[in-house]
Amino acid sequence: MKLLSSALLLAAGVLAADKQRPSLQNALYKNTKAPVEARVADLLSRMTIEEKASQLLQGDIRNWMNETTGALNQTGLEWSTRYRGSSFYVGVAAPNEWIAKNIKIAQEYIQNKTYLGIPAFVQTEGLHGFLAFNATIFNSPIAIACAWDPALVQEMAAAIGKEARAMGVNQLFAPVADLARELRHGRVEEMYGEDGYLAGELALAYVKGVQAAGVSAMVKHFAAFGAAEQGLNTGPVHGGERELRTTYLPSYKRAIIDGGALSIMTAYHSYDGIPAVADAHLLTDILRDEWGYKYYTMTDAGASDRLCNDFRMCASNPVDKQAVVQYILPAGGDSEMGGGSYSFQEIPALVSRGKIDEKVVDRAVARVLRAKFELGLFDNPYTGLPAEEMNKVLNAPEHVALAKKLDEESIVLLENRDNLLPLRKDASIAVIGPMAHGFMNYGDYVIANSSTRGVTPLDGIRAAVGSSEKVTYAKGCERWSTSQAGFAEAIAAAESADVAVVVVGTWSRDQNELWQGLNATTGEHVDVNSLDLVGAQEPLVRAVVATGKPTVVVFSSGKPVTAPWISAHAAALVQQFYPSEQGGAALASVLFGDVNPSGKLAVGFPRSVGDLPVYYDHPNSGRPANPDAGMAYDNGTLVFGHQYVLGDPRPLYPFGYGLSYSSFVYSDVAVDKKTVGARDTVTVSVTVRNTSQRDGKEVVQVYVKDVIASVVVPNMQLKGFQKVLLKAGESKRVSVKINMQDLGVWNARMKYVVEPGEFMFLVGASSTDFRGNATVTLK
Ligand SMILES: *[C@@H]1O[C@H](CO)[C@@H](O)[C@H](O)[C@H]1NC(C)=O
Ligand SMILES: *[C@@H]1O[C@H](CO)[C@@H](O)[C@H](O)[C@H]1NC(C)=O
Ligand SMILES: *[C@@H]1O[C@H](CO)[C@@H](O)[C@H](O)[C@H]1NC(C)=O
Ligand SMILES: *[C@@H]1O[C@H](CO)[C@@H](O)[C@H](O)[C@H]1NC(C)=O
Ligand SMILES: *[C@@H]1O[C@H](CO)[C@@H](O)[C@H](O)[C@H]1NC(C)=O
Ligand SMILES: *[C@@H]1O[C@H](CO)[C@@H](O)[C@H](O)[C@H]1NC(C)=O
Ligand SMILES: *[C@@H]1O[C@H](CO)[C@@H](O)[C@H](O)[C@H]1NC(C)=O
Ligand SMILES: *[C@@H]1O[C@H](CO)[C@@H](O)[C@H](O)[C@H]1NC(C)=O
Ligand SMILES: CC(=O)N[C@H]1CO[C@H](CO)[C@@H](O)[C@@H]1O
Repeated sequence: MKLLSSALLLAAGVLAADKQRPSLQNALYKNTKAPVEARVADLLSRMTIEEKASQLLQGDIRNWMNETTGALNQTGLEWSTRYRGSSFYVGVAAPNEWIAKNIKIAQEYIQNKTYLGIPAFVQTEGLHGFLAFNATIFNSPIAIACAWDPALVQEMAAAIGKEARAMGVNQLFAPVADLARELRHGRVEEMYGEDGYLAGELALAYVKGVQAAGVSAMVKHFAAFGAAEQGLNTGPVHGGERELRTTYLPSYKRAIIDGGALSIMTAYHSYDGIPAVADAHLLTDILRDEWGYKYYTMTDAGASDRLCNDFRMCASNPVDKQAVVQYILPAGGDSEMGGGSYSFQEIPALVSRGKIDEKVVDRAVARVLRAKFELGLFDNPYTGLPAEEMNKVLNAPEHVALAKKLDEESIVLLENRDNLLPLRKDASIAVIGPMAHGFMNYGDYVIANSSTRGVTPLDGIRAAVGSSEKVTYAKGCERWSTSQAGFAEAIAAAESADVAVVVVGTWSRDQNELWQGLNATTGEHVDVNSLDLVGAQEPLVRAVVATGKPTVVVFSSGKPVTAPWISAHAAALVQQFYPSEQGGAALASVLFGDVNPSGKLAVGFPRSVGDLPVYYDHPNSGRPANPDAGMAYDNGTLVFGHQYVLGDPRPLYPFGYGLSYSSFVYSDVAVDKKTVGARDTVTVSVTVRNTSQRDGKEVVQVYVKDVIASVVVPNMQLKGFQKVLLKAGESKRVSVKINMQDLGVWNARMKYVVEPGEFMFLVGASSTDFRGNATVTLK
């Protein structure tokens, strides 16, 4: 009875032309027990070319939901479903109830009123929180990476997935597996640091967490995005195939293949002259033929148009849409995001004119459908909860607690002279600086107006000491201004306190403000040619330090700041990359020692922008171990060197660096075998002892040197790490397993080979602080 009535409903709703089509009552693709491949083939065999093209185009909820009133436009819904039915984007600044309701309406419309009933991917952003009002905001990826804790990232992604699913969203544009190897680029904050191994482990953890919550990850930006010429967003990336394979691809592969990610976003840039959106070598030879990837890729917003408008590979104005499709689809790019000309609408015309083989279209559609079946969309198209329940999931107390914990684990202690930190809670404290209060200094990819919601450093410090009289606040200067008009107040505050905490750094903008073009110093399309503090911020720090009061400087930023004077003169220096909504509380935990800092830098800090790049894994023959460094002293004295004449090419704070309130002693580095085969696993172990009076966490890092290789390889590479908690006085044997198979090189014939010879395992507390080593010989 029930079956019959829904079949009738369906028949009543479908388009007139569809009434002539065969009944789908016993269609194999509708059988939830049939194998995915059989369901894909069956469904594909029933689709018209128009329906296929629609599965390769992204729609947008604004096609049927009025953003300012929430009103439904039924015509818009029908149109969007018919022509852009693959997915729809919902990352708009509208009330959650409207969005949830309009997602539900769309998925139900698709089920009730379209002949095939192919549910849509519902998409938004999720880099460090589900992009919706009231959703939990975690700290930015560059911060998260400094926690060196994949398990926490997996928990975070599960929480983000749960919040998204509660609103009916089933696909997130995350994680980012790009590497932060060009620090001028505005999007450094969106990445898990400079190293492919660390970034790969964290991107993998994200995929596992979010997909276990029933939400598809879309790994981006495939591939080698982030190291653009001049640091300018979307600019060309230079490199050859060996660098691509050695340095850039591993983090994507870890997330995509080992994580089983259901989708991939291709990148905006060109690599060695080939745009990533239409790179057959990357998207077909490597991704499909070598890696065996079965799901689909989508272009980034507006990226397909760049083939004509920017890369000049086809006529622009108007964009030659047919050429765009002919570049992308045969190369292995499967679907097109909005934000441009929607060239993929030309697919039916191209097929009917014989300009594109329908088999190429089928291949792309099958990949999209496979991902939809695999996620369970056909069996459960709408996952949203009623408003009341949804509101309990968004910003649930356990998600907020997790945001605080992750933030605490991410904070990096850079300097701590005379053990000024941790601070006593009964001290009187002057909190100073434009990033200390008044707004939340979030990274990009947060919803409109987010900066009004969260715990600022001042709030966090006040709450921690439990009394507001002992804590004074002076802004000192505006972040965007050179005016020193507020300095007198800041100096007076410092002079009348026991200690000053000055919070300065960079700033980004929320999704609405960013694209309005408001001033910022980091974020998507906000690139810099200097990493120095902007405006009056460094003079403010100098003025406070000059009072003679012990001064704790906190960098609240989305990328490394270059301020060697501050490093040398602040009593303590703390790096908090863009925070979570609990940022001020997390900072206070560390400042007062309720939490012992355990973050380690995921990105090296140069002394000056001219030193870039300063990543630790430079190829052999790069940066000398003991350069003849020069120096221009503050007092005017010049000391001439040669690398550089007046500078030092080594990072001021290297990758993996970070202090603790505890001290750790490493001993007895050993390997479980001295002679190995290419398929062996080596266990590297070390004893780490906490020699302090405080419990603390240490990130034990294992780097590998391929002592003699047949080509130029990185001087060393991180291949394993473990974060361990050691109680005061406790000692633990820490073991890290490394597969010899992962220590290969791309040889002169571009074959991956694990070459015989010696491999040295360096164990230590950063990429320059080794506490022991052991060598194995591969026969
Ligand atoms: C949304 O509704 C408002 C008020 O009716 C109207 O002025 C506006 O044009 C609508 N927006 C769109 C995109 O239709
Ligand atoms: C509804 O959508 C249709 C199709 O996109 C569009 O032509 C029409 O202007 C929209 N109506 C309103 C009121 O927004
Ligand atoms: C966010 O939560 C607050 C308080 O719980 C509520 O008043 C507000 O309506 C929510 N905002 C949205 C956009 O759902
Ligand atoms: C779809 O059908 C279900 C019942 O089968 C009904 O409850 C729902 O309102 C319908 N939705 C739309 C948008 O037609
Ligand atoms: C942001 O907040 C301002 C001030 O409360 C308000 O006028 C504006 O509509 C909000 N913007 C969005 C997109 O919600
Ligand atoms: C920067 O943007 C803010 C708004 O967020 C504005 O008040 C301020 O005047 C701007 N400053 C400059 C120098 O552009
Ligand atoms: C300037 O400072 C440097 C480093 O502290 C010191 O070696 C040098 O003597 C100083 N020069 C003068 C003129 O004070
Ligand atoms: C490896 O350990 C030996 C002995 O402890 C030490 O002399 C050597 O400098 C270490 N090598 C490196 C590269 O750290
Ligand atoms: C060997 C060593 O330094 N041990 C120290 C470990 O930490 C405890 C404090 O819990 C000290 O008492 C020990 O001296």
